[in-house]
Amino acid sequence: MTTTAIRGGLVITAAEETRADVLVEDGKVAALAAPGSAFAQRWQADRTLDATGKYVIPGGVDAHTHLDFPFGGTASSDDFETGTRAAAWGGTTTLVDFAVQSRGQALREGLDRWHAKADGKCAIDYAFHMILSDVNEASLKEMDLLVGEGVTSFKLFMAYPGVFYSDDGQILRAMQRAAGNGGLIMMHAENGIAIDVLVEQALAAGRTDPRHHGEVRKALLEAEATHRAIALAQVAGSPLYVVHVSAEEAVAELARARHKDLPVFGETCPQYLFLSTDNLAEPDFEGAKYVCSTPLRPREHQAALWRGLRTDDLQVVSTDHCPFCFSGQKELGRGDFSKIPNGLPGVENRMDLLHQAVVDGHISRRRWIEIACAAPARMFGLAPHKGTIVPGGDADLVIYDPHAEQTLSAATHHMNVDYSAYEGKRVTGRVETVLSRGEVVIDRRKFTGRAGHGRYVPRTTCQYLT
Ligand code: DUC
Ligand code: ZN
Ligand code: ZN
Ligand code: ZN
Repeated sequence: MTTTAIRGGLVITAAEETRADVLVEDGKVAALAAPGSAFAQRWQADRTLDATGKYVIPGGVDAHTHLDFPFGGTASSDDFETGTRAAAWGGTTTLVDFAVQSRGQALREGLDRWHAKADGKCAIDYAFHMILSDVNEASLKEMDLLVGEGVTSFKLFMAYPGVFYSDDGQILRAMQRAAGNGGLIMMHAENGIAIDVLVEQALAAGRTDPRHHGEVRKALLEAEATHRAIALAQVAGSPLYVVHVSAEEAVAELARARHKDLPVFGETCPQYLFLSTDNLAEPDFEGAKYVCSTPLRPREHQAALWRGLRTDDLQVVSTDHCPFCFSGQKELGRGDFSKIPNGLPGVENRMDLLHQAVVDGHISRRRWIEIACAAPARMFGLAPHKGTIVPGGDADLVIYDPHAEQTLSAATHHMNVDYSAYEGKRVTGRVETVLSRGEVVIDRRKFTGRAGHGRYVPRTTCQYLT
């Protein structure tokens, strides 16, 4: 049984900020003790980590990643080894990735395939959501089994006709099933049928550049789908979690539903908070680096997202990490923006960018920890082991230096992708040391973890509902 003492830091959770020594035993937090107290002094630590002048925070929980994800004729460039290692570098100690049911496949086949991709490769702990792309009698029944074994959330798509898309009838059926089995429906809310018409018209008119990706995927079509998803969930009596919310009008739909006391939740991502259509318009096809769906919006939308995070109309910030290299992958869409693989890298940058939001005055320190750690853990049934610092909880801990300055860059990041969406951005604050279940996986800016340390974590159902 290894014991560790992290001494002298400011411990920040979603609930409080206290000066405390964090005492770790056998991979769990054993106690928080007043620094210098007799209890803290008596603690026989095999290893002492000095956190003086630093924060001690829970490891981040990124509830939305796509590692080794086949999409747009290629696959995302981070696999479970490189992606989880980059997550650790960025202070994230748990991620929830999306296993995919392909058309004509059983959920089980998709889930087994994702277990095989991840098994033995991960540097940090991980769990799975399930993407449903074939809602039928058999897959509806399988949902119950998956909930029972810890895959308690299911993503449906109102976008991507012919690939992941479900129609309103299929969505309603899946929601009814979730209402019965305790699962949480996650929605990609964009009207994909209408968007595909606009894509075809744009291409026919010669509007082929990356910026047109943003123009055809209209905010109004995100808001319409969000409204429709909320209505379907209300009819089914199921909770709803809307992923990657980017439009002000969609935030308004979530707020309206929440003010009616409906169990409706929302997630946004760093790219919508820090980037905009200005990036999509970058010349020489560089805009392709910023093609994701939902798309980046005009800068004016950001204020509504920050407000939603403050008012709790949005609960979670996850990354939708889905990296594709510019060279050879994003380039598949030269001359046709609809062929650019959708997705941005970011799993390593989330904790730092959200700390920068604290520095910039958008959110408080505790809200930083809430939206990045505690809320995603509770939303997806990982609390109290993950997302907080509590005796008995997993010792997933980060020593964070709030004063260090860094410049985000592909030259220094650890994600397996040839560009950074935040190239050249200066941020204040940096991850110094990371523990995953008591093991030091980043030691003062050196990777000391290993592929295979990370374990699969079965989840309980959404803890916002109990
Ligand atoms: N959006 C993305 O940008 N990438 C992966 C899937 C999705 O919905
Ligand atoms: Zn999506
Ligand atoms: Zn509100
Ligand atoms: Zn996604």
